[in-house]
Amino acid sequence: MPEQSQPDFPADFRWGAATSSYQIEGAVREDGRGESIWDRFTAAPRTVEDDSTGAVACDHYHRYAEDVELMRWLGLNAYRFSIAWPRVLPQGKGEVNPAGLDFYERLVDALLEAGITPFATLYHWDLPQALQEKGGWSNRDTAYAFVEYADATLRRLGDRVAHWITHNEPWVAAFLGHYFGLHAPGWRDLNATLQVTHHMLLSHGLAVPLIHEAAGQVGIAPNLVPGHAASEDPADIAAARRHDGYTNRWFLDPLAGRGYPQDMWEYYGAVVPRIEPGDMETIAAPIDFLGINYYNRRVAADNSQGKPPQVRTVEDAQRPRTLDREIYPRGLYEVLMRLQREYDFPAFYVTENGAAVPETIENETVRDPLRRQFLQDHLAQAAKSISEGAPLRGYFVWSLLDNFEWALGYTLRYGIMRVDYSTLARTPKDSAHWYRSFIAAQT
Ligand code: IFM
Repeated sequence: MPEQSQPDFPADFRWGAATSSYQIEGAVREDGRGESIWDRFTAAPRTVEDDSTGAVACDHYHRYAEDVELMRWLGLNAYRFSIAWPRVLPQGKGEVNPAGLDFYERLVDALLEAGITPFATLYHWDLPQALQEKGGWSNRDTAYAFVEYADATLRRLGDRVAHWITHNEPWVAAFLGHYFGLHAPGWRDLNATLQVTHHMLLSHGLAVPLIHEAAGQVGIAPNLVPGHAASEDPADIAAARRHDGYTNRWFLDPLAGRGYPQDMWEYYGAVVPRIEPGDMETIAAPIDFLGINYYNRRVAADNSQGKPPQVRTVEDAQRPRTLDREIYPRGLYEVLMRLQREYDFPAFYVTENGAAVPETIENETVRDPLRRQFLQDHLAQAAKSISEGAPLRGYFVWSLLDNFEWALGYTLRYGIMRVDYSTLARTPKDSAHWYRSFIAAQT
């Protein structure tokens, strides 16, 4: 049952859950889908903790109807999913694969029939491998290929999907993929990474008018991580500021029409990206909402011996943790209020928020009390920000299903629905029952 102190949300609030194509779909060789950089990356040894891949994942490609029924049972009125570019354009550009679009059409129609508003993300990291062969996002042409892909997708789905997100977490795609080598394509080159960020932002800006022409609303979903200085030491304060520039402002400022942050431009020096005339205006095309993926904060200390951004994360063993991150619900409020104070985006959605936690199974009941508490505490912070004026319009829990957690494979479970990977059966966890009651009490 919902808590007595359950906060109030606006009547038209969007209650959702989020997923992404490579993490849940499987069916990587079906109906003409091309190879993605994640197929290639996971095929190499030792790239993924449990040596797994997304080849089957949750088999959502075949079980989408069952998954929509789970959403209906939850009482969701919105669902955020991503479209696999290599299903639509197997070579990244050129010939469109109608069978790939058929799948998303079936999914969208099932959602609409269930009264669930689709929020479609165009890019959640599964770049067609054919584009990677030509440099991937480090090649400016990829930004134009993205426009071709967006156009083909909008032509098919634009009459039914009214909410679009261009990119999911461009920081992660750029830095984990091209600087730390932990994600596809596994590069380790800061200069290339910054060029990648620029081309991703450029592709976003190029797609915005297309989405508007199709009468859709458009946003982008960066991962935002508040930075707190580990001490009063000016070096730690500067480190927290660098963390903020490197993770948050590098994306927010260009989107808001301010260009890249001057302090980071100077800090990066010789490795800044090449920019062509007009790019910054393109990137600053007005958007309808900002998506916010919030998981944690970073307590930052100076690390002058380290590689850029020369920031060391200070872990506090006293703080509660999920299996992979510190739990800091207030950070969601901090992010929302900061955006409200310092930027001018017209609306916000929390496009991801969730946790991988210890779970036990008792008589077919999946107990995940820490996730339930996590969701409750973050929703309380979301409600507080609304009561203080933040234009927050919806919340999407990450994730609907346990799924392929990138370099961590299936070792972490983020779903509110448990997926048994041997039978692919879905079971609502306690947190799903709780979310369902919470939504019911609001609507
Ligand atoms: O699973 C990821 C998702 O793909 C992007 N945001 C964070 C999630 C949990 O780590």
